[in-house]
Amino acid sequence: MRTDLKSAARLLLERDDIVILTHQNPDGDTLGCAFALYYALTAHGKRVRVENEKAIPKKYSFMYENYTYTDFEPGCVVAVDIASTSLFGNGMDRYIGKVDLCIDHHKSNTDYADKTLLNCSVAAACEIVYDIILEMDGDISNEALLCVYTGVSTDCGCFKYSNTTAKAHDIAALAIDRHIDVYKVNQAMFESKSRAQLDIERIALQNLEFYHGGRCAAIVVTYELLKKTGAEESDLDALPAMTRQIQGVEVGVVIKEREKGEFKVSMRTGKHPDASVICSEFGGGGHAGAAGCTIYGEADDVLSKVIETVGRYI
Ligand SMILES: [Mn+2]
Repeated sequence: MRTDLKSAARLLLERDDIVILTHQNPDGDTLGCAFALYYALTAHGKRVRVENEKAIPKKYSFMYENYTYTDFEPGCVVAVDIASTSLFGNGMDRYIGKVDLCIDHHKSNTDYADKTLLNCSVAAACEIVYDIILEMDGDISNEALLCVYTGVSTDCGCFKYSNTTAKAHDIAALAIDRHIDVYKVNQAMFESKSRAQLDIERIALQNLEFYHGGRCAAIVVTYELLKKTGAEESDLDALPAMTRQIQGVEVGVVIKEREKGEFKVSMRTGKHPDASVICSEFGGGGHAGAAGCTIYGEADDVLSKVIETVGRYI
């Protein structure tokens, strides 16, 4: 069932022992939502914890410096920036069918939660969380605002992508007004990379191939390659955007083997075609310009299936 901002805020204020779920291979938006809510709700004296399939990448550590993990039986489960239960990740099945509230901005949201607060016109789910916190408290702490800023800036490519809203800029303006160190966030998110990230990008770009007369660019990163370079999964996060930046490319694809035989496909498109429609053919989804899906099989088969499907849309 769909819900509105006021009801979502009321639900969070009424409940205690809140578990917040973030999506697999977590990004700035899902983590920004989770930790902003964590800071806002713990200020109300509630017990809150954030859960993810795997450890959270260190580059986001500035968001959870003041976070303490607490063990308790969930009294309320909240999913943030998660379009479908297939994105909970391995070992998180125990929460399927148990999500009380989902806060999301993906038009492909499958309505898996008891109540869903969905707004597809925002750049980041963090914009919705920002509104919820203002609804609850009439204000937002600097700690929570830093998290919201991180989600907003990462989901709109540091205010460069076509999804950037005026509100995204308003949130950035408030953060700067409050003397929050947004430069530190921007540097960590957009202006620095580890040697492992550079190494895997260098090798991955050598594997880049063009299809459909140069209108599609695709990179396959195998499990062996990930292991060999010692790269973390998140070290590949900048690659999909890089494929789309190439002149003439309408669809950029990165196919990453997360586990043996499990391929996560990340797709980026320009104005056309709609990446979420293409990915929905494989049970995935996302946004018009950025979407994904998971396909099981052999690398060559997965690649040819994706390229053939892309060909029907360009
Ligand atoms: Mn998002």
